[in-house]
Order: sequence, then C-alpha cells, then structure tokens
Amino acid sequence: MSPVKIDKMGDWRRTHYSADIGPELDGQEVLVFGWVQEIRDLGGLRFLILQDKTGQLQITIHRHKVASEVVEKAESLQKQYSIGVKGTVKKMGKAPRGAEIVPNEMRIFSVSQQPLPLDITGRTKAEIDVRLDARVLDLRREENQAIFKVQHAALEAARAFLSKRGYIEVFTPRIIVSATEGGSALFPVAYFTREAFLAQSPQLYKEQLILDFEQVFEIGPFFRAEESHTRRHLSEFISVDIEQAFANAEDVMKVLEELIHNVCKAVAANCERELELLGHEIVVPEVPFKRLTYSKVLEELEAEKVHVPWGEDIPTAAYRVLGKLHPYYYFITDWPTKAKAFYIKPKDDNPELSEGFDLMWHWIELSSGGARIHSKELLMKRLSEQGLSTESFKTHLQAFDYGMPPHAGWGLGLARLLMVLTGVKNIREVVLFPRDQFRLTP
Ligand code: AMO
Repeated sequence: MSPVKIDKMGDWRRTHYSADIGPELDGQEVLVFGWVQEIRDLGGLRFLILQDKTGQLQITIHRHKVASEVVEKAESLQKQYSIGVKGTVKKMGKAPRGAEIVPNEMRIFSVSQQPLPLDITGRTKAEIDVRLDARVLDLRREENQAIFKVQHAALEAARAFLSKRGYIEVFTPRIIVSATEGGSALFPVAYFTREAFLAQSPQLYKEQLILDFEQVFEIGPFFRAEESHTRRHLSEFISVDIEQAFANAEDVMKVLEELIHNVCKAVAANCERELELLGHEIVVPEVPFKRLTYSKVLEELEAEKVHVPWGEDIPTAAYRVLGKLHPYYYFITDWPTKAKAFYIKPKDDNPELSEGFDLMWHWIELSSGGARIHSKELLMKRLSEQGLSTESFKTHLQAFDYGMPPHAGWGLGLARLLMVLTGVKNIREVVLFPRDQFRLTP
C-alpha cells in the first residue's frame, strides 16, 4: 500500500463538535475534526465513527457517489488516524445522532501505529497494566474520559462550595523538611546539599495559615511511599484539604458532609451522559451522615465475631465487615488518641479519646480529620510520645507562639471519592497517570 499522504490543517477550522450534529442540521455544510474510532464496510458504503471530545459521529462514504479523492483517503484510513471532514449533514434515523455526515472533502493529519496495543471499543477487555502502559490511547474510550469529566464537575462543585463558605484556596510547599503523617512513608529528595522530603499532606502549613486567613482550603498532589499495593492506595494522590480557626471536629464534619452532598448533587445533575457511559447511578446522600464512635464500631465488630483490640487501627478485613453493616457514608468519631497523628486533639474530659474522625463510605476511608492541638506545650508532649523530635518541628512549633486559636480540619482523598462517584473499583483507573510502588511510567 502506498504511504498515506499527510495533509496540513491549513485554514480548516471546526464548525461543529459531534455533539452539535443532529437531524435539524439536515443539508448544512459542516467541518468536523477527530479520531477514527471504527471503520465498517457494507457493499458500496464505508462507515466511519469519528470521535472528538464531545462524543461520536457517523461519517458515511458512498464509494460511487463522492469524489474519487475522498474515496481514496477514506480507503487509506485506519483506526485512530486523526482527520478532518468537510461534509453535508444528512438526516438519518438509523445513525447514532439521527444524522450522519456525507463528506465532500477529507484531510488526514496523522496516522497511528497498527496494530493498536488495545481494543479501543473495549469489546476485548485488556488488563489494567496493558491499559496503563498505553494510557493516552486507553483514555480515548469515552467511558474512561467520563471518569475525568466527573472529576472536573466534582472539583468545580467542591471549589464553589468551599469558596461560598468563606475558605480561601492556598498552595503549600511540596518540598519539606519533616514528616507530618509518620516518617516511614516519606520520599526523600536530594535538595542541593541537604536532604528534604516530598510532602505527605499540607497538614502543618494549613494549620499555620489559619493564623492569618482563618479558613483555608487546598487541592493538590501529595506523596507517600506506600508499600501496600492495594486498589485504594497510590504513592501520589490528590487531597482536598480544609482548615478552619475557631472550630471543633463537629463543625468541620458538618462542612465535609455538606460538601459531599453538594458534590454528589452537582455530578448527578451535570454528568448525566458520563454516568450513563459508566453505567453508574449517584444517589445523593442526605445529611447529617451517621456518626458512630470508635468504641461502638468495635462493639459492632465483636458482635460479628471480629475482634479488634481497643486502641488499635481497624484492619481492612474488619472494615469490610463494617461496610456490610453500614453501606453508606458515615463517620467514625472519638478515636483513641494513640491511634491518631500527633496533631489531633485529645478530648478535654478524657484524653485517652481524641477529637479525630474518619469519613467512611461502606468499607473505604474517604477522609480523616479532627480538632487540632493548639497548645504548644501539649503538642510538644504529643510529638515526644510519638517518638518524633521537637527539633525537626521547630519552625512549625514557632507558629504556636503567635496566638494559635482552637482549630480543626480534614483531608479528603479525591481519587477515593471519585471511585464512589463513578463506581470504579481500582484507584488506578480514576487517576490519569497513576504512581504506585511498581509504576513510574507513563
Ligand atoms: P490521612 O493520612 O488519613 O490524613 O489522609 C487523608 C485522606 O487522603 C487519602 N489518602 C490516600 N489516597 C490514596 N493513596 C494514598 N496512599 C492515600 N493516603 C491517604 C485518603 C485519606 O482519608 N493530614 C491528615 C488530614 C487532616 O487531619 O486534615 C491526613 O493526611 O482518602
């Protein structure tokens, strides 16, 4: 076969996206761009399915009716070539949009390697690693794009909600000198002549910033050297964080449940097509969410013959049992102080218990947060109790010298929320280019 002639885009500009094409445009000349998703031949006809960012469109080439130049180009096409088509819209009941395009002119901008490493139609299922190795191609599937359109809608709703509630968006450093969420999961960075680390969370900075702004939020990537290779852990993940001055745990739990309610409402209303592609329905949860204390959770587990010693973290197998008892969003409150990070505030009337909480969905932890210690002395004591050096937290502790008020906040894992919003079971599918212990490319 002779090599495909590559055309220039020249003065061609799109007049319509595929989503704009319908029977009402019958007879109108349009110019569309996109990628060849499917090619089918039927007698003297060649059907192309063209895909752009809004969806798919049928292009029908009548071999004996159109200019030979168009036929020649159409014959040379392969899946995923990028092309432009100038043509006439024709009302066609059987076509996907009730209309098709009959081309008058065609330009081919780029070819694709054949065979493709993946079946883009998804009819032949590929393993997750094969898909991720060819991620940009994998993302050509409308179902996969739908996930990230849902993410966009969710973020838009979250930002609007938080801004309306008086939070200001901030950006804190990613290169830091001390651990915030436990030392073992730190990634070291060669920082000129010193060693630094990638931030595990914005915890220390968001706490400091409430001294000035009272209410802050941040949406950004954080890093943990996660050795647990599960379907809900990555080594780089986006966290939605808030922190608020003059607030306790209950105050910020209310903000969190209302945010979830609003995000679900917005996604259900604005992502109808995406949810249909994903075959997923969103039930907007009513607020308030159920609140269970840690001790109550242990009792419920005991009744199910699952024993968790008081004070310990709850293992995944136990969470799975709990998720069956509570198949919805719920909070676990009043965690043992020793099971929580050093900055979580012990309860005034019982310091064994803390004002820390987790937000769960079925068996998955979506968020954790709490009221914070705002007394410098107590914070130093807690650091020592957790075997952390007060010296390495010197600059953080300094902020507590300038009128640190009572405060509280939380961090919400965006990808985990997205799993719930889309019904996708593996966190790697809801992140464009996931990073885990074994994956650093693409
Ligand atoms: P925590 O460590 O519980 O709390 O993290 C908050 C939320 O972030 C998400 N998350 C992850 N998602 C994917 N992969 C990971 N490896 C991963 N680790 C955490 C989870 C989790 O609930 N500073 C506190 C928050 C606070 O108190 O404000 C913190 O980081 O959804």
